[in-house]
Amino acid sequence: MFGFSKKKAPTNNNATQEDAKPQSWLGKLKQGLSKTRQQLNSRLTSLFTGKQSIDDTLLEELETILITSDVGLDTTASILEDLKKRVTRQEASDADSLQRALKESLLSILKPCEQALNFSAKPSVLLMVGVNGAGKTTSIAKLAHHYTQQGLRVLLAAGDTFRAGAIDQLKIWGERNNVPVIAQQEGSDSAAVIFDAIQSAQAKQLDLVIADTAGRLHTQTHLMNELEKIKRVMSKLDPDAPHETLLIIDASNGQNALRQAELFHETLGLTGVALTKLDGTAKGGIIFAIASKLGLPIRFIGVGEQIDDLKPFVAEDFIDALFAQD
Ligand SMILES: Nc1nc2c(ncn2[C@@H]2O[C@H](COP(=O)(O)OP(=O)(O)O)[C@@H](O)[C@H]2O)c(=O)[nH]1
Ligand SMILES: [Mg+2]
Repeated sequence: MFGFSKKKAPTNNNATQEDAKPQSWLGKLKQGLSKTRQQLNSRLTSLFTGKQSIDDTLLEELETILITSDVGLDTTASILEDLKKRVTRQEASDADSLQRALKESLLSILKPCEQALNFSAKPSVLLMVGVNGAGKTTSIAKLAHHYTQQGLRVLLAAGDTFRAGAIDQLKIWGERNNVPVIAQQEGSDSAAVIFDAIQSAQAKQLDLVIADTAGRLHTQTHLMNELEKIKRVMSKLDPDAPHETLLIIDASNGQNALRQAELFHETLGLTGVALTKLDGTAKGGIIFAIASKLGLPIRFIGVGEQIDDLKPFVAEDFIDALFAQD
């Protein structure tokens, strides 16, 4: 579950011969997005083939393809409007240029959300929130790895005190990787654990505290209040903390994830999102809805369970992987 073994059998059905050798991030991204690509790109290619201009029928079919790829109604409508303008401006007159115009249109939605997460305060505090199973705890391990590699001294706070399993999960990972973990027993006060962790990081002059929290639904008011309390308590140690409130979104939840994200944002004032599990889902089109409706930075995307399967979001790479030829 949490060992991040170096060699592991592929967990999805997209196994290709490439699995045998270490893959580049772009290779992983491309492979991870293969189901969404099948859903979106192969249908787009056949839609555009042989076309010289966009007419109402083409737009209607394009609309269907985007909506059934979890892009969502509003976002699809704005993509179509934008596309029409681009095609007129560029005088696109063949299948390739139409497809190129669509790629540009999609890129223009994602690009503003490409904002890397950099920390300047010492220690900075990164608070992880999201529903159960979204990938918070495992993403913490991946992020700890990412930032440790960048030379930051990281400390983890086992703020999911609901499940003993979550505390152990972090502790084991921390021990194996030499990253300190501040934890108390199951059932203790999450805000207190995180407060202790920040205090400890301040005393040791560490760079980054990553705080886990229990999964919760945006509809569970008392649990949402608990997150507000966590934020309030940590601000006593540093008025700017948390420096990032990161919502972990399971991309395979598609359009449901968008509503969740909107409500988390309303309550907590998120500063960024990370999309996990883009591998193994055909619902990767949700990223366009998230980008255009939430407008929050997409800090990271995840395409697998290995330690280096979560990386900073780069819009061009995402679009290239989405439109890659199989
Ligand atoms: N395939 C895949 N699985 C993931 C990804 N991110 C997390 N997971 C898996 O999702 C499951 C739940 O993750 P966990 O971090 O425990 O979720 P939490 O409840 O939000 O803390 C674990 O089995 C993870 O390995 C991802 O990007 N791709
Ligand atoms: Mg967890």
